[in-house]
Amino acid sequence: MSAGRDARPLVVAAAQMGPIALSETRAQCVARLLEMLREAAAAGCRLVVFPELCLTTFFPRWWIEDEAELDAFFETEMPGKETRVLFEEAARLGVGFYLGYAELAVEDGEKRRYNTSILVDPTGRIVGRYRKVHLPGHADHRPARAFQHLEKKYFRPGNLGFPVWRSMDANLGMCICNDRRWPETYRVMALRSVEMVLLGYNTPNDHTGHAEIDDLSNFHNQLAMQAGAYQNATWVVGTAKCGTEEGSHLIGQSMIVAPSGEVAAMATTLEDEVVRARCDLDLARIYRETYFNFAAHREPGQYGPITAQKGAVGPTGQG
Ligand code: CDT
Repeated sequence: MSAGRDARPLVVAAAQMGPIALSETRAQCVARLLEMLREAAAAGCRLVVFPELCLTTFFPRWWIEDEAELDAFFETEMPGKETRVLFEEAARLGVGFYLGYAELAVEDGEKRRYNTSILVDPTGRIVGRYRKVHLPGHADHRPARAFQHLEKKYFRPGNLGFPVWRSMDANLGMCICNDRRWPETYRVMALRSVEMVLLGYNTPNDHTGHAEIDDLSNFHNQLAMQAGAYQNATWVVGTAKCGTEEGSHLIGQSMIVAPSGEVAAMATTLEDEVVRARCDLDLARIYRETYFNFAAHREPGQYGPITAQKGAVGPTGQG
């Protein structure tokens, strides 16, 4: 998947994680991340994408009332004392990375929680921060469910928009898990000339209460990322945390998708696994100069409801 002799390659890895047990410490998680970082660097990767909330188990599956218990899943600083080694090793290896974690921030004198990712460049410097915009699940207690999905209780919607950063000679954007299902996520970044969208996810296939949806979890995972990549002329690197985690089953299928919509590489296990691809960033340009030449073909004057409305309204025309 190359645009030809002018190819502008970025070798990237999706560093998938198998399950993280509740008892697993930050240091143990970071040790797993370090091992994959080194494997990716040895395979020539310049950028490694780790999963969403990859320093702890996926705690939003549980109703937690005790504030100290909840706080224990959050980072108050980044890098912190357990994560600093990851930054140092990445800088030593000359590899950038995306890392998803639970962020506890103090804003306007108030404690606020976000589902966050950072982009770290090959010198170990944080160049970008993203806070998950689309929070799935519910905020109320649903004890009848084997697993709840309490992102709406534990996190605020992200307040940083969808920035695109110039780093590693590429236009890089970030989103997190459920964001990948929403076309607006990719389109806002595409309007900022993104060439590669980095994202981590934790996707249970036993959470919706509808078998007909859960059974299609893998298909929808591929569909969302392939459509997002193609319709927005961008590479997409999606990295799962997967396998059976505290009894909940999380899908894998970490993948690297080209601007053509083709899957360039995909994980084959539900364990820690490094998936690598050599991505020609010029492919994004080629699709943007043809089918998806936005300046030539978009008609934003017709798209008003996209930003004016939140929910759907009834039909506006007469039959
Ligand atoms: N982490 C995350 O956003 N997961 C959701 C599953 C929600 S099931 C209620 C996802 O879209 O994959």
